[in-house]
Amino acid sequence: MSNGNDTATAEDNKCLDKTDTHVYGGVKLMWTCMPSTLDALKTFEVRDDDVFLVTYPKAGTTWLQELVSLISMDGDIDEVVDIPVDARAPHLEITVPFDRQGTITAPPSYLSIATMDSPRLIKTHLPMDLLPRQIKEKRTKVIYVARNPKDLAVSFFHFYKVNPFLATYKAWGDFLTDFMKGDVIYGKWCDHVISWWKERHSDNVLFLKYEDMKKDLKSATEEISLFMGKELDQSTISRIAEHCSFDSMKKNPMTLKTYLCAAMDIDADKESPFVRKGKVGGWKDQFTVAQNEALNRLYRRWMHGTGLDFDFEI
Ligand code: PPS
Repeated sequence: MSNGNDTATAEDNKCLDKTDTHVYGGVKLMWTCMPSTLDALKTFEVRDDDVFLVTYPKAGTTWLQELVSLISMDGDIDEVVDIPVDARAPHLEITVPFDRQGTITAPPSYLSIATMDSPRLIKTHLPMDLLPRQIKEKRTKVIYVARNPKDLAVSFFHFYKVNPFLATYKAWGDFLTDFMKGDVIYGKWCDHVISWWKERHSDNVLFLKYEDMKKDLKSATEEISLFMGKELDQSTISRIAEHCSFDSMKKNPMTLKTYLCAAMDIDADKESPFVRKGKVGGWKDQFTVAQNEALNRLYRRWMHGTGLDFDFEI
């Protein structure tokens, strides 16, 4: 595989296939999260006014990117309407763009993030231990969104199916088994979520749940705005929530990530992996009774003693 990335190391080049993964710090990752990038991110320079949007994959990242970037523009839709959501809040650990063959054509994303104007919004799925150390040291703002593991697993399975850079699972049951073991990209869902749940009382951390955002997006918008130090009036809050509703995002090519889908050869018109069904409780159409019972047992073990719980239907 050709690799035009100046900073790539021999370790990076061990990936021979576009669906290859590697394990870094005990966590499985796509090869586009290169070891050299992950090494560099430990000492990545964080600014006081950065806001990190942190999620496990398929927890509502795109939704959060759209909400936060619009809030940062005081709800001025004209300021965001022509800008792809990943340009407003770029993905820290990835190297993009790539063509379908997996040829790297640009330097890692963190290098361009380093030169972005402040204030920066930065998206990441990395587990807490792999994030830039300065986030903790400087107590930089982090907005974390968590989603119930059943709907998330179904969403993740669809993502694996359509993403040419992830090995396809033939059967949903096989994916679910790997998800429950944490043998999927970005590792164990419970470790990711619980690490941030423990930080929920820190004043630099806002911990949100996808299901609560679904129940009352206006309240979530207001909560995020206040956390970002923005006092927006009620009509602006309503406008942002309306713009970020599922139906509105489903029509918006900038949030559908049509541009990214095209690069990845995903037919976004058929089914966008980023704004797909957007439901709480959709897992019921996918899980068998036995799979549901198995995940319930594991979920009780994962959550035991944490005080954390999720709505599985609303
Ligand atoms: S990714 O690839 O990790 O960035 O994906 P991510 O954006 O985290 O998750 C995609 C899921 O979020 C749903 N989504 C929404 N739900 C409700 N309302 C809005 N506005 C919204 N926007 C995106 C999206 O549909 C994916 O969930 P599923 O269950 O697959 O539909």
